[in-house]
Amino acid sequence: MPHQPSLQSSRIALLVIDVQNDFIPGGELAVPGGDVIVPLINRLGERFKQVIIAQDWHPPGHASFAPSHPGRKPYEVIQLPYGEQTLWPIHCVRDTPGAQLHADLHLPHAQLIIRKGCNPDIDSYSAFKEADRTTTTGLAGYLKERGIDTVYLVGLALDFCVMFSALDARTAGFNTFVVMDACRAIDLDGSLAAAIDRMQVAGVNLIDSSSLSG
Ligand code: VGL
Ligand code: ZN
Repeated sequence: MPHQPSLQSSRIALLVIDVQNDFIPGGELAVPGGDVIVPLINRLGERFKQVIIAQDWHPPGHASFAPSHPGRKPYEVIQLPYGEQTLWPIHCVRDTPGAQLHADLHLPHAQLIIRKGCNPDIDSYSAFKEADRTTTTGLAGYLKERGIDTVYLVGLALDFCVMFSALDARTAGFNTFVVMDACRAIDLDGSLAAAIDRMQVAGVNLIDSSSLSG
């Protein structure tokens, strides 16, 4: 595992993924334990100089919503022009309470909130690249222009948006860490174990917050 410089370094950023009401128990696509990690993310956030927040932000009728496909049910997988798409309950519709960041999330020094999944026809689990694997959100450019070379990811859901963001961060050349105890998973059909495997194979460092120094 690479040496970890101080978290206050301007070359390091914390990426807080999708800590939004719809992914919290009681929400439309609740991730078990999603609320439990919020205080830990707040404490971690204080230790980083650079904090970036990702927000799932879908237009009404989004292609990832099961009701957008007559006869289909949530959690079925369908074929869209860009490949396989898991269908979800309607969630994180832009400008609705479910899409808001969790009220207890406290990251006052975060400088960027990057919204994703805004294209009606394309999903985007990743905060870097949409599911067509071509359209970028601009996040890699933002980080690179600011001299950031190392990212730590936390949030929801570990086996979807955190994993895809971490894989894309790695592909874009960032030293990439996922702070596992500050994430929670949906775990659909073994997706958690598969995600851990994929991240490890890709060279993403999976750590616990207790091993963070600085
Ligand atoms: C997510 C499913 C659909 C996530 C977002 O944040 O992991 N999962 N949209
Ligand atoms: Zn979504």
